[in-house]
Parts: sequence; structure tokens; C-alpha cells
Amino acid sequence: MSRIRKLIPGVDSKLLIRDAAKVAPDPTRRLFLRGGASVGALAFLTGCDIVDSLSAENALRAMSRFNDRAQMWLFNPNKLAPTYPDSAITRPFPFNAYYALEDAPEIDAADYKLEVGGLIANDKPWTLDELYALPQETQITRHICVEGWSAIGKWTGVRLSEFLKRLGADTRAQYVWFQCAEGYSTTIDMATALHPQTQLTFKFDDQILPRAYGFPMKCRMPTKLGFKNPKYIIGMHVTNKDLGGYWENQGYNWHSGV
Ligand SMILES: Nc1nc2c(c(=O)[nH]1)N[C@H]1C(S)=C(S)[C@@H](COP(=O)(O)O)O[C@H]1N2
Ligand SMILES: [Mo]
Repeated sequence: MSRIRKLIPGVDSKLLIRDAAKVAPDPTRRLFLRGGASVGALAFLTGCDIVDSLSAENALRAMSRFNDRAQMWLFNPNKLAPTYPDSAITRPFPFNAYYALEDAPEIDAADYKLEVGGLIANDKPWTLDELYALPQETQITRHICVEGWSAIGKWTGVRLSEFLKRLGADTRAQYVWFQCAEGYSTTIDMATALHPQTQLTFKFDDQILPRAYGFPMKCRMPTKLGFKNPKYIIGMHVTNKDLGGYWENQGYNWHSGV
């Protein structure tokens, strides 16, 4: 208990667990009560449910009650997220944003420049051709939206850790902040930024990233909820200040339709 109390300042851990257990799926709840309803058990079971069963929605409802720090802990930045075969890819893959698809940014590839700043040595902006020349890899992972759906997709791009290296970023800094073309933004912790599956993504399902999914570039991180995966990225900052984000500033973790 002392561990979670440290992780979530100001939140009563017993209440938190009772609340979470209320919306947890039945076997989870049973194990939970039998096992002394520890936060560790909740984290473990929630993680399993998301990956292994159809109860992802229930687990998500439980998870949505956790604040950022608890999420950081549930999605272990030191572990690899599960990967899937091609046959598991969700088709069509859902589009999601705080607006309709026809209002999504339309970015001209020729004009595009990624602005980089903050605690980095090289702050020269990057063209798309320069970005495309970086070493790339592909992942098939599950995207989990706090609104209660998940989908498996295939994303190709460069590891964010590799890109940060090229920027000469101070990776002892606490955060990376992303700015998106339409005003969206999000901040991620450095451990997540350096995670091997955190990727600056240029392709979806082997095609140049479609407009729906963030052309020309998104940041894919399977260890974080969907809203932490910014699309239409135009700027990136390495910083020790938590600059928040579109949903973060509205207390998004406490708003999930529960
Ligand atoms: N720029 C931008 N990025 C964004 C969003 C957005 O509205 N604008 N929505 C977030 C949310 S809540 C989700 S679930 C995912 C959806 O990504 P998808 O359209 O590839 O499914 O994008 C995330 N990144
Ligand atoms: Mo989302």
C-alpha cells in the first residue's frame, strides 16, 4: 500500500481499489477480494485482461479511474507490449480525434517541417525526406483508447529513442512534449520516450500514414493509452516542465464515459 500511496498523492488507495473493483470484470473482482485486493493485483489483472480477453472494456473502465502516475505504472515502461501477427490487424482501423475526419489536418508533404526544441543540441527543423531516411522498424500492437475500445494496427517508423539521439537530446530530462498541427498536444515521460516500442511513425499497414491516422507523422507508443499517441506532429520539445496536453489539461483520466 505504501508504494501506491507514494505513486498517487492525494488519492486514498483503499477507496481507489474499491472503486476500481466495482467496475472490474467478475473473475478479476473475485481474485481481487480473495487476494486482499491489492493494487498490484489490480495492475496485473488489468494488464492481462486487456491483452487476453474480451473484457478489455471493463478493465479500461477500471483503469480510467487511475491518474497519470498509476497509468505509468500499469503500462510498465520497462516491459515490451505484446505484438500480434498480421492476421490480427483490425480492418478497417478506427479513426479517432476530438473532431470528425473531414476536419482532420491536411498537411502538405513538401512544406512540412518538424520543429524540435528544448533540451537538445541540434535544433534544426527536419524535412519529411530527412525523417524518412532514418532507420525504421515495424510493430503490430494494440492501441487502447480510454473511451473503451481497442484495435490492433501495424505501424512503421523510427524509434523515438534513436531520433532523440540524433537531436543530441538530454535524456535525463523528464518529458517530451508533442505539438500537433490542429492544436492538439500531449506530454510523455522520458521512460516512455526511450521505450523500444515508442516510435515516430511514417506508415500505417505498410502505406504512407493516411491523413486519418496522422499524416505525415504520429508517435506510436503501445505502453500508453491512445490519447498519448499524438498524430499530425509538427513540433517536439524535450523539457523538465510538464507542459500538459489537450486532454490532460481537461483531466482526461477522470473522463471516460464511466
Ligand atoms: N493530433 C491529434 N492526435 C490525437 C488525437 C487528436 O484528436 N488529435 N486523438 C487521440 C486519441 S484519443 C486517440 S484514441 C488516437 C486515435 O488514433 P487513430 O485515429 O489512429 O485510431 O489518436 C490520439 N492522437
Ligand atoms: Mo483515445
